Amino acid sequence: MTEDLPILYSFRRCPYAMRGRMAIAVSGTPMRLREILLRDKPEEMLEVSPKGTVPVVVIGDKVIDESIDVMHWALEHNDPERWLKVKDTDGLIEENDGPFKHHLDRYKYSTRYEGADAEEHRAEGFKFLQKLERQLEDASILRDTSILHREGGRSLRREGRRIDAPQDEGVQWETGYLYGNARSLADIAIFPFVRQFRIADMEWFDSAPIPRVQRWLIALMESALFKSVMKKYPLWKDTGEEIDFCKKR
Ligand SMILES: N[C@@H](CCC(=O)N[C@@H](CS)C(=O)NCC(=O)O)C(=O)O
Repeated sequence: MTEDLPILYSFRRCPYAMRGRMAIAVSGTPMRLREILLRDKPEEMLEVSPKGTVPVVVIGDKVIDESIDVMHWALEHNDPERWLKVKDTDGLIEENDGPFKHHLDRYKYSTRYEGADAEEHRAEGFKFLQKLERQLEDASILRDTSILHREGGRSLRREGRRIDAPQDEGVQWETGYLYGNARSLADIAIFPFVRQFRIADMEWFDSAPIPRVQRWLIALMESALFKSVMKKYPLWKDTGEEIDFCKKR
């Protein structure tokens, strides 16, 4: 373990931390991961980031404590899958982090919010999932170059979005991604929250009329990348053990 490597405070089940870890992992940036519990945060973390949320990255005197900034920081160092090249032109990440997260919390944890009606919030959250379904449909149209040529104006609007093949050997399904047929920043930033939405009632989610979103989610959950960042680690507070996250290749 090299003492001067950046530190990553993380909590395995937090969707914000998941997307941060995935960006760090794909970028191949070596870090010292400190696994925490939200109900028992280490003083060392609160000292550098008093707002007390994960993920937090500490590089010398510099602290990054917003997950999107963590993703950008990692990918600006190294972005082998060119996630940053694909712009989220439809503002999906913002909608995910704002209204969708609002409804997700009130659907999944309705008892924690006074007066929250879980079904109403599920219906509101579903509107975002339907939007993702349309987005995935659009992206699959993009994959079919003959349709792309036929569609004239639309293909211009879509210009610049990449259509590379997925690189993750864990993906076994022919699936589309939000902005083409390779995963990019938006897919990785959003899917951990859709995964949580599914966990609230899997039977309901799996039978909802959003087949593309269902396939997209499974492909991302089954990816080698996601599996690699979901390993269970001992708590840093208990053991003092920092995890050698993302060893140099
Ligand atoms: N805007 C922050 C949100 C991070 C966040 O809210 N993380 C949750 C865990 S999923 C957290 O740390 N909550 C603090 C707590 O529950 O005490 C980000 O994107 O990093």
